[in-house]
Amino acid sequence: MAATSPSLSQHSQSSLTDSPPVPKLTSIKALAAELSGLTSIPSGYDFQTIPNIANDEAFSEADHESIPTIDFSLLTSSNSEERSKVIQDLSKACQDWGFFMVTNHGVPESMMKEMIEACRAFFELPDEEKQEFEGKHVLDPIRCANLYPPCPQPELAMGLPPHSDHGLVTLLIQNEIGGLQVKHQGKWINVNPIPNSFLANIGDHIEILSNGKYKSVLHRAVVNNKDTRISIAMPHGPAPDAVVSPASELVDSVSNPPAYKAIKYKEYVELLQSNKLDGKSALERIRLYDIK
Ligand SMILES: O=C(O)CCC(=O)C(=O)O
Repeated sequence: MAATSPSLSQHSQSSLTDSPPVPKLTSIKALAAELSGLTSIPSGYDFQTIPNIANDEAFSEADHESIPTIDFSLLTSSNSEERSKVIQDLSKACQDWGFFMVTNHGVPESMMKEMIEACRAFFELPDEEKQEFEGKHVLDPIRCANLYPPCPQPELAMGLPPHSDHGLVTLLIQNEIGGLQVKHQGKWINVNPIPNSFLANIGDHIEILSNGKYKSVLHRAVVNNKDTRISIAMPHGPAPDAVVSPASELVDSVSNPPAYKAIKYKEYVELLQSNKLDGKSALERIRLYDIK
């Protein structure tokens, strides 16, 4: 999940090489301080200049289009009809959206708030101290934390460029500030955070395993000019040495041949890390043919 295009999240600091020159900033604190004194953003952060992002404006705020919600407690209900209904809802959410909110999950709200606050405290640390914890690898836990400071020209900047996630499922918690957008039927849809919920999304490896039945979905983070947004994205994948391929039960050589090459999870992550965060380009590299 490392961003390699100009963005304003923690991800972006070491990865601005492909874009017009930007001021050399060594930390998110320095970036936040820099932005707070500005009325416009440095030109290198202007996403209108980045191919693939600039022309992708279709956006919908329609109320009826909102991410499905799954009540986790119903999955263990003693009522079999309730269980069966929520399993069908879950399958539909995965197929139609690739994203769903999870409520009644049993994780204490206080713990989720403490995680967000611990994340905030991390970003406030002096640079030297922060570097002790900073991970270099996509799978290092601290890389899951995102901080988006207020931005003077949010309409021109991008917090995190469009991408899908590696792994099976990502769970995301966020403070009460919105900013995540999900690509749904060709449009960017705002995700309005529901308090005390997790946002779950299908990763590339469920797409591979299900031979494209459940697809990973592009998402991005936009910024605003008022509030700091914090999110923690926790990807869940198989063991690093596990080889992931379309499940044999779901393919047949005549009508539904495997649409993806088999690949070790860690090799896929390396493929991802060695390339720009660019849509679903890693998955494209192992796709054997186009699927609907
Ligand atoms: O901040 C967000 O909501 C998005 C985070 C994300 O997509 C990521 O870390 O890969």
